[in-house]
Amino acid sequence: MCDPCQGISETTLAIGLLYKVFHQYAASDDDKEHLSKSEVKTLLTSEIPCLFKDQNDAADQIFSDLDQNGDQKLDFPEFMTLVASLGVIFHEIFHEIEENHNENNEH
Ligand SMILES: [Ca+2]
Repeated sequence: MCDPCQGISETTLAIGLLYKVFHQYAASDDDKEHLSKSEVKTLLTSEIPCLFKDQNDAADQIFSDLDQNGDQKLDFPEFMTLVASLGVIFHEIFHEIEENHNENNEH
């Protein structure tokens, strides 16, 4: 069996942290294997305040987009779809930060 904790890599560590975050927020009600809309809002505003603080409508829209089976809760695969989307957004942000940093160091 694969033991992801053997010789832990940064990628394995990142996935483990996402697993931990999902369950940390999913555990605030009786259904500990799914994120309710309220749990998703708390997760987004707490974990990514730079994008989601005071953005209730955005969180509602994201929840509707991600709830692919329409059961009003997100399972772990649906949560990982959110993580992938956020990864794409942060990829752009990190590039802009790098470019600004490089431009500032050239002058
Ligand atoms: Ca839950």
